[in-house]
Order: sequence, then structure tokens, then C-alpha cells
Amino acid sequence: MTWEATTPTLVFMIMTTALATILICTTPPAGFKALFNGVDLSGWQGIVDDPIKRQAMPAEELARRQAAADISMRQHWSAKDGILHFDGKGESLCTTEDFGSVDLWCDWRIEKGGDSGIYLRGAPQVQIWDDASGSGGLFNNKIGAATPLERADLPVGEWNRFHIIVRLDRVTVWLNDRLVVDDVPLENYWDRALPLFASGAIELQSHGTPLGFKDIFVRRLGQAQSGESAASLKEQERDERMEWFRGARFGMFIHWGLYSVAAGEWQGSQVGGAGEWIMLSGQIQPADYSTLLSKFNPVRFDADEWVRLAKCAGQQYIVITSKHHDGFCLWDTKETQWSVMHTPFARDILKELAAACARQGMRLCFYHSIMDWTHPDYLPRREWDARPVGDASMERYSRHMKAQLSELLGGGYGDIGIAWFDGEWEGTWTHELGLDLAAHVRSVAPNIIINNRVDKGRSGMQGLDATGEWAGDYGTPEQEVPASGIPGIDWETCMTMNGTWGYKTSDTNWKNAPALIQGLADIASKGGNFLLNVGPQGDGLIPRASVDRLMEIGRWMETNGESIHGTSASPLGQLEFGRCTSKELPQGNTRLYLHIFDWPTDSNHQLILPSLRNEVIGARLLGETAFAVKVARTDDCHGWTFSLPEQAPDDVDSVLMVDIAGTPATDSVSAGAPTG
Ligand code: H79
Repeated sequence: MTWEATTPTLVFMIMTTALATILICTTPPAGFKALFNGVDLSGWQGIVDDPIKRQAMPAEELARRQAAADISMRQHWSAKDGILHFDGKGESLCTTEDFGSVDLWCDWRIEKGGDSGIYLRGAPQVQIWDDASGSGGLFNNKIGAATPLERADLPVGEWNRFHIIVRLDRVTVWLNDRLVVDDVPLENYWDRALPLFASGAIELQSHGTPLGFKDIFVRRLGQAQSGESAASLKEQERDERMEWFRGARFGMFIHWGLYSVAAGEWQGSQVGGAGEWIMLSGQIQPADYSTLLSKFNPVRFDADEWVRLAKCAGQQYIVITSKHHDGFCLWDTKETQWSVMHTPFARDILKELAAACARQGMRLCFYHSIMDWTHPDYLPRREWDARPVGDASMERYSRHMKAQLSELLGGGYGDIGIAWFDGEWEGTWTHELGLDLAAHVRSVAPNIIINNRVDKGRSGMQGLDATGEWAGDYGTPEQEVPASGIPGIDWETCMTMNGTWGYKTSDTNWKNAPALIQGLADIASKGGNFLLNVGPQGDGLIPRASVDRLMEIGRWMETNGESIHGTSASPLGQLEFGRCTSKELPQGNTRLYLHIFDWPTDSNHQLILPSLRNEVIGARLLGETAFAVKVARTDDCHGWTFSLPEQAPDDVDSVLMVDIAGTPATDSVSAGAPTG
């Protein structure tokens, strides 16, 4: 056992001695949480079917059957005197929460001939029974060990204690402090060809005999262990925290600060470069730049309006500059006076935005610049910066930044989705500082996603080294879409609608909405996210040109959003007509969304997929439900043709949804070849 495992044992020993006369002991040891509160069944529910059937079930049916299962469960399971009782009739129960890798403690008691077990990750089961072989074995296993190493059960009727550790798919079980299962893979009972589900409820099994459970304590395993399994555990944890991000596909970037007031102009003259870089491009002394503080009064700022716009556009997260390179902070920070609280506006903008996001179900994320042109401790100084360097210290600066991030991520602004760092490329920012910052962020917000720019691992504008050497969860190509995605890592292209991130009156060079829509489909087809920027004006309004474009994207998303949200990269090669995104369907089938940029002009308006061996089990055009798409094999039987209406439902990107049996099988030779 590792020390991690023995520590709770000690805690338990102390607890059981101290509380020997008290039966109720539902207070979990430090770091653990009680799954059963000792007084009622909150956190538990009835079970509907098996995980595979559940996944395939329409949401409505699942909800209906869940409600029925909950009612019947409560007729047989009850809480009394700190014990979870089962009367021996009826069905199992399970946690409402899912768990991946966990450290689980559970006391149980059975009667003569008793039979039960604990399902983990949806699969049966660590066995509990009155049997000569003893409890604790992995009953379902057909390949790996199924029986316990030894019989460690106490006599029937007494309380037994399980300590179970599940790491990835491997299970270790101690029964009454004796090792009975030693790091054995738990097999997937429901489909043995599948690996164990990545996560699942913890289920207490009914098998027709009365049962008692108590002191059910759980701790999610977050600490990586040594060696290979540490790498895969890290991967699994990353998978869990990246889940929402991978489904979101489309977010709103917001660059807003003092530079938005300057709007690209300084003392009556235009300054070149991006709006948010004006301090640097104009070589403006911090003391002069600080005159903008008294001009920051965005009276037309309405957080709900911004969030509504993002929602309309189909964006599922917002990343806003808590602080850009100029160091100006959009929230009530205790760490510096260089904040919105020291402007005439004096309102905590991030607080208002967080409240609006919570009201409207939008995920909020913070962009936080590492480079800081005004903080007295940040180095290096620009050579034209007149401030004396004094005893400036990056070490102190790093502490300052960590304190700020505690303010931002510690809960006062709700659960923050991403810590989006930038400005990490200067020599003073080191790999060690990056690791330290990432660790701090993770300690404040365990499930937060951190972008690659926290560390020094990017090459050019993107890059995330998948070796695990660099901190960060995903790559951030800026103003570019990697030609074939970035294999093996998550990524997000951030992009402006004109040529600047921060508002700049003179920049009217806007991309058009069709280009942005096709860009979104292009990025999704390559497995990335699109973080599209708006630079609100000094008065708090998002520029009209940006609003117009977002509304137009929103109109397209209303019909076609399902071809973006929750999709994966294209499984097909290059396509003549446009792009493809995909989704897994139940029973191992696949849904393809064919994004048709170029509508077929031949007389039959035939769209050709030259290489797709699978059976097509359905095809329809999004937004054109009345039209029956005719589907036929191509003459060589390698692919399919789809006869479409004369008129494209959408001029920019019409989506043909094609369901196929199984996972896509293409001819490697002709995959993606021109349709000819
Ligand atoms: O906030 C927006 C911009 O202000 C900011 N990033 C977006 C999201 C940005 N900062 N710098 N830049 C954009 C351009 C800087 C490019 C370079 Fe480098 C920095 C060129 C050389 C150093 C980064 C590191 C790119 C190549 C190496």
C-alpha cells in the first residue's frame, strides 16, 4: 500500500477507537466525501437498465424510467441510525454522481446466505457474499483474476470494511485491512470487447438478501503515480476535464480594457498595430497611459446583453480578458489599484459577467496575461519605459499573479472553465514558473482547463508538446487554422473578425459572416474549437459589425448547430464539396454531417462520397425536412451518391446528415479522392 492508502487507514483506526461507542460515523476523513449522509438517500438513485441501453435511451424515456426507478428504490432502501438498509426485495441503487478513478471506503454487513457487491464504473462487481471463497473478488472477470486472494470476511452479521482503489480500469481491494485483489483490470461486463467505461456510478447490488452499508467515503484520485499508468491516469483526468470543451466547439473571446477607450488613437494620432497593443506601439509611458483610468466609464455595458449575444451565436463559452498585457484588471482585485475599481465606472465587471453567465447557462473563462507592461515587478522593462527598475522581482510578480488567480478562480466568480494565459514568451518567464503557476491554478480550481501558454511549450502561435513535458491542456493556434488539425491534442483557434483584438475605430477590415461560418465548420471538421473575438467599445457596446456577424452565424447555427456542437473531427479525407463533422450514435453507428460549401451543379444535384463502404441507414438535409434525399451506391460500389434538391437550403453551408452503420470504413487508396 502507498502512504496515500495507509493514511486513511490510520485515520479510520483513530476514528473507530475514539467513536467506538457511537454507531454513526458518517464524517469522512480529510480529503474524502461521504456518499451516504446517514440520514436520508440524497445522492442516491434507482437504476435504469444497463449503461449501454441507458446511453441509447431517448432523454425523455430515461427521465421517465428514472423517476419510476427512484420511487421503487425508496420502497426497499432506507436510512436509519447511520445505516443504509436494504430489505432484500427490489432493485439495486447507485450514486447520482459518476466516478472515474477513486479511493473508496465502505462498511457492509450481510446475513446468512447474503449476496451483494459493489459495481464500479457501471460494471459488476467487487463481490460481497456469504461464500467459502470470501468477499472482495471481481465477480465479473473472465480473463483476469476473479476470486479473492484470501478469505478475509468477518463472521456473518458483523461489519466488514472494504477499501477499494480504482485507477483507470485496475482495481485493488482490501477487506478488513487484508489485500484480497491486487491491481487487477476490471472487465466490461456489458460488452467485453469494450474497455471499462471511463466513469460510472457506484452501485450497491441487490441480490435478494437484506443488507447494511455505512461509512461510504470516496475520494477522487487526482494524484498521478509513477510510471506508465501515471501518464494514462493524467490522460484520463484530462479527458474528464476536457469533456465540455470538446463538445462546445465555439466560444466568444472578449478583449476589453483601457485600450478600448483609446480605440487605436493617442493624442489625436492613429497608432499602428492591434488596438490592445497601443501602449507598446505608441511607446506610451505607464504614467501617461494611466490617464485612461479616468476615462473608463462604459455606461452602456450590459453583461446580460453580451451573454445573450454569445448564446444567439451558438457560442458555449466566453473567455474575457481579466487582465491584458497593459495590466489593467476588470475586477475588484485587492492586489493592485490598476483596476476598474479605480475608474469612474467602479463596478466589478467580471462579477457582473459571472452573474449573467450563471443566469443564462454560459461557461465563463478568464484570459490572464503573464506579460505585464505596468506592474512594477514585471521584467523585462521596455527600453523606453522611464520607470526606475528598482528592486523589481519576477518572483514577487509570480506571487502577485498567483494571488490574483486565487481571487479569480477561488469561487467568487463561479466555476471558471479555462485559465487562458498569454504573453509567456519573454525570457523572464521560465518553464519552472509555468509549472508553478499551473500547479497553483489547479490547486485553486481542480477541474479547470489550462491553455498551453502557461508554459514555454508552444512553437510559433500554436503548439502543445504531447510528451507531457509542458504544462497545459491544449494548443492555441492564433489567427490560423492548422491545415490538418493538430493530431493527438486538443486545440482552439482564436481569431479576430477584423484585424485587432482590442477595439480600434480605424480597423474596418471585417471578415464576412460566410467566411466565419465556413471557418467554424472547417475548424470543427479538424477537431478544434473556434474562439471568435469581439472587442467591445469604450462605452461598453460590442461593435455593430461584430453583432451583425454573430447574429448571422447564429441564424445558421439555429438550423445547423447540431453539426457543430458535440461533434468530432471528420473521419473522411479531403472532400471536394466542403467539410465533414461526425458523432457517435448508439450501437456503434456513426452520424456524418456533410457541410456542403459548393452545392452540386450537375442536373441531378448529386453529392458523391466516393469512398464509404458502410451501409447508409438514413440521410436528410438540416433545415429541409420535407425533402427526401435519394441514396444510392456509386457504380463501383465503393461509395454513395445523394440526390439533393436543386436549391441549397443554405447559401454558405448546407448540412447533409448521413447516418451509417458502424464506424466509417473508407478505401485508403481512394479516400478523399476527387469525385470525378
Ligand atoms: O490577446 C491577443 C493578442 O494581443 C495577443 N494574443 C491574442 C490572443 C498577442 N500577443 N502577442 N501577439 C499576439 C503577437 C506576438 C507574437 C510574437 Fe511570438 C511574440 C512573436 C514573437 C514573440 C509568440 C511567440 C509568437 C511567436 C513567438
